[in-house]
Amino acid sequence: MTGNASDAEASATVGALDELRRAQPNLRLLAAAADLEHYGRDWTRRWTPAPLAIALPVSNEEVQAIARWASAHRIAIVPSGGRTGLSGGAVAANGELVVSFERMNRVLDFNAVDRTLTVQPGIALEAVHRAAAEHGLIYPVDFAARGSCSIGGNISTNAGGIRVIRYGNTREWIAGLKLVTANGELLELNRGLIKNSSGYDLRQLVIGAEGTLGLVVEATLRLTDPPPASQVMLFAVPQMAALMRVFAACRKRLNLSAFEFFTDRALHHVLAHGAHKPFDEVSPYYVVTEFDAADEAQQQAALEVFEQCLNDGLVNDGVLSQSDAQAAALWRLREGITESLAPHKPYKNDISVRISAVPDFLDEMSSLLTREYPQFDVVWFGHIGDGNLHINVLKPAELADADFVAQCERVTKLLSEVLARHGGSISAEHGIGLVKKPYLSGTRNPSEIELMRGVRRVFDPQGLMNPGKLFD
Ligand code: 2HG
Ligand code: ZN
Repeated sequence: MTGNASDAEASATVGALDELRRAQPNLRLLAAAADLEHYGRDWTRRWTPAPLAIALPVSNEEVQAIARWASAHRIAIVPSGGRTGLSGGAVAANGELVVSFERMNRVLDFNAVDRTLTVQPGIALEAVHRAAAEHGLIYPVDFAARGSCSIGGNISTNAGGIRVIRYGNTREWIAGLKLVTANGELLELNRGLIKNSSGYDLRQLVIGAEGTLGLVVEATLRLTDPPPASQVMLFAVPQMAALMRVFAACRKRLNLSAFEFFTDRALHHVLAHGAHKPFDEVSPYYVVTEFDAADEAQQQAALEVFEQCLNDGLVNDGVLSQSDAQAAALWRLREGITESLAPHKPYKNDISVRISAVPDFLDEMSSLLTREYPQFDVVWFGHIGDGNLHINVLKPAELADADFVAQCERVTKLLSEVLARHGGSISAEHGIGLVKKPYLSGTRNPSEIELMRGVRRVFDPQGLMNPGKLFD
């Protein structure tokens, strides 16, 4: 019986796809096995991709037609950008239609007076940086995946990155959005306005919604002036307890644009991946910080901060960049970490607490991880100046994937309890997706989750927009 029912469903779905082909003859649709595999997964690599097909629209009208068709046939949609996500938000493993924005990747407009850039969602972050630079401006959100992630994905996760300490998250830089809703309507949210006190800000609701409220088809991004010349400093830090004291010392004297940390285990992997060793001695912790250094006074202040930290025993050693090439080499030690760990199939945590809670949280977290992961290589790094830590647990080669994930999930449950006690979040910047779903209730209370469910139902009564992601 079940077999017959699902056969009937499958043939109805194939029929529906034919109908879409006939109705939209110019819409590119892919259904070859290699394409289903390629577009059905993201960087998590945990789920077996199994989408129905891949649509590659080129216009808002095509996206609207897809949404109307999906709604009529009750077919789920998974929006897809660069698929660099680390929480499974772009995974299509259940016969969904993947809507890839790969071909909607253009800059549509630059407005010099408003200082905005209007782009399609499939444009890579790096291409946005280049487009802003052509006009002598910057789009300040930045992180290592800049070359392959897309703005649509950045918006859907409210991406953070390495400049949050100065510029904030993606949310701060979105002046307006166009959204195709589940029933195929095109909404213009906030229309690039700076001031708009006219009720609920639906634009902000869509940012970070992981594609559950509709399909972002256009974004108007705010741009700003480039920062003054900067320098990068790397510190070797002898103790965990010194990290936030170094942060306080830097923040007091310098105008910071980044404050990141990593451990000796992270350095080990990034060096094995081709980076250059910064110091002769190994330290348990390292900090990379970038700050304005446009004049001698600012450069002198950096040296004084370093000397002060050295005298106070907060750092053991330091390097100050003297050229762009040196700055890039120092940044590589931090930005190369994710890539260097990828071959070890890491289980990832992306957590945050308030900056003031970092020292106590770090203490508790480190005892938990030492106790629970005695046998695993555990690598910490991240945006400690924002209270955001990345923990990557590396899979021992001999351990089966499922056993490894099960062990890490058990510890993540404990970690989410520690986070709840410290008022933190189970996802700082990667999103909830599929990976963090079981822990959402540690970060959001039941009434909040119920409200989120209600909002989702209003936008998408049939539950077709990225179903199974964020919450069920
Ligand atoms: C970073 O900060 C990214 O480099 C990736 O958010 C973090 O790989 C990770 O866990
Ligand atoms: Zn990060």
